[in-house]
Amino acid sequence: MNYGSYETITLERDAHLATITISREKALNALNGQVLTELLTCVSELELDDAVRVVIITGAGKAFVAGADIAEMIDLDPLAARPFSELGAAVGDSIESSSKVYIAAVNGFALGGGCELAMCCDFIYASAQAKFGQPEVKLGIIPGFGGTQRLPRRVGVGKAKELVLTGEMIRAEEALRIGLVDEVVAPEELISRCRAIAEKIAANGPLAVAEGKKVIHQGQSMSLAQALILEQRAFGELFFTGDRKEGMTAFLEKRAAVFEGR
Ligand code: CO8
Repeated sequence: MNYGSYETITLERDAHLATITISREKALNALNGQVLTELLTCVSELELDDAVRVVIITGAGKAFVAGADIAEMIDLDPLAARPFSELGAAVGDSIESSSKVYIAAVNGFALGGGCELAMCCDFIYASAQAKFGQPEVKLGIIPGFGGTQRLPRRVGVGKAKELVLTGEMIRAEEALRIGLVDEVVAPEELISRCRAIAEKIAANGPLAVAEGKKVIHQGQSMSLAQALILEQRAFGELFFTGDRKEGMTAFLEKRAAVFEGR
């Protein structure tokens, strides 16, 4: 699998695990058009790599992502602001609809577009030093990368309004308490903890993991009755796969399954 070269992100691959590090340390990894475009390309390339099963996204230095790049946004006119938001949406959609599992390893500030990027991922693990917030109203705008929609779905309407309308930051422990974050870990253990979770997921049948992710995600915007039908179809379809046969055979033979993603 050939990957392009990137200037604002780095990509490392190690067996079934890939790590994307957003690397604009001087601007606290703020998302400009180039970062978003490179993220979109990288996620699309990873999607084609059968070896990769789990992707960790983190930030270089003291920030995860301190938001969209304000220095770039200041010159946007209304006609350009919408496509910028749509580019962010394309990144978010590509992560949410990916067959790979994405873990946000939030090492520091996750503000505005940074908090929104984390919410596109399947899991959010945060360093105890991380801080979260949607400070857009302080700039006279609102979240434009899903924050008004994914945040209330995660933490409820009341807490989402508090964050979006006050623009105040919260600490990782508070983010955990309100359900924005899945786990808080010591800063030095963040990546190893994410890798440990990634390895557990990567050891499972990749087609089953991808279906589980897809059905949970798509089911969120359906009625319960429709979503249950979606689940039943996906359950049935997995019985076409070699992985299903391998998983069940391995169980009965009391050995570890070797899944090939077929
Ligand atoms: N954009 C551009 N540059 C930034 C950003 C940003 N979001 N955040 C920090 N920087 C730059 C600073 O300007 C500074 O640059 P320089 O050294 O050249 O002066 C450098 O990073 C270091 O920042 P600070 O000196 O401010 O560092 P502090 O530790 O004092 O403060 C903070 C850290 C609290 C994170 C502070 O930098 C801050 O408040 N940043 C802005 C946070 C913010 O408002 N984020 C929301 C942006 S709007 C948004 O995200 C909209 C999302 C919709 C996008 C739609 C498509 C994706």
